[in-house]
Amino acid sequence: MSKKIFSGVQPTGNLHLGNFLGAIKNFVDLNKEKENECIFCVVDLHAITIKQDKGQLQNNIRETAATFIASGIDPNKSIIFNQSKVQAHAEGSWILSCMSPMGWLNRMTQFKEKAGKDKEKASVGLYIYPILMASDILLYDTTHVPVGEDQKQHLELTRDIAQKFNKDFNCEDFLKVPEPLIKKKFSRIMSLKDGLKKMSKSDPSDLSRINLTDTKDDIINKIKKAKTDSFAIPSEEHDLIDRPEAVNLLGIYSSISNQTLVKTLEEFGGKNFSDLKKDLAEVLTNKISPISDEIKKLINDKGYLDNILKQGASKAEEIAGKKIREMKKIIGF
Ligand code: AQP
Repeated sequence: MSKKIFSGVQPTGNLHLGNFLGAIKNFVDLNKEKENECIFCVVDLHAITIKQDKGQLQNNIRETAATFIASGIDPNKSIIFNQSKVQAHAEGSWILSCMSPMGWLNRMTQFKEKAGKDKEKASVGLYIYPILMASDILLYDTTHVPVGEDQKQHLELTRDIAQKFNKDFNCEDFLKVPEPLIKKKFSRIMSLKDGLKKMSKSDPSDLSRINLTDTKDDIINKIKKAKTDSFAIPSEEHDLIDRPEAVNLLGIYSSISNQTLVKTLEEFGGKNFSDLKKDLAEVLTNKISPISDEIKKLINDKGYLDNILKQGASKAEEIAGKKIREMKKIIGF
């Protein structure tokens, strides 16, 4: 059955292995399935919920588009564009904000994590970020949303918002209720320095993540320095309880090698972390280095990237523009 796919990545720099294994790798697979209609968005409106440098933002928008293409997304088959070029996203976000109860937003754990202790100083945009995300998804009649595990709660909110809109305005099935596509295993890649913390772009330590633009030497060095524990690698999954760093490294190895954790434990059970790290660095460099080389090549071709984004925005505008006009009619505008 054909799927309508929508997902986004923020152009906030330092795209990393977590973004790749949790989201972009799935985008590539979905893009390969002939019958799917895929839209991959550089969500620059989401990026400004936290202060961005103007010049850097522009580079990051191109770099995110370059990462999609370098990872294997075919821009002739999928729509690639940046969110701020299609007005319907912001307009839809406002409409949906007006019918979303604050109580629903107050439950969002990502806001709590990102706002930190000083919630009063966080932007209102950061607070309503999940509603903009709902608007992004719902404007395209999306059936499936591939994301990392950290976005599960936001997707549940999107489903609730769609259902509430349909009920409030008595327009059954107008907003399609999308399904999340979250991998059952290895859908949350953790920091290389702390197995309990998500690998993230904004972690001040560059050693905490593998960036998709890292060189071979960077990758080898970061894996060498990755935190482990003092026990040998077990052969059984249940012996990994309370060993988050071991779980993370074995999970990364399994995910990048497209194999189960059981198979990885068969390979490394009884061995030391130095053995795992050596092989992990190798599989990572084999996978990431060609992507990294391609990103660096594409990023120099600004004209090519800008053209892809422009064409993508024009196709996206056609779909989202039609939906927002229908939405406004339903409301009574
Ligand atoms: N560590 C992760 N493991 C698995 N998936 C992840 N994703 C992000 N981090 C991990 C998934 O990547 C997609 C794009 O994410 P994003 O860039 O839009 O925003 P984010 O989730 O806020 O990314 P970061 O790295 O955590 O950024 P900062 O540091 O700014 O907060 C999403 O599908 C996400 O699930």
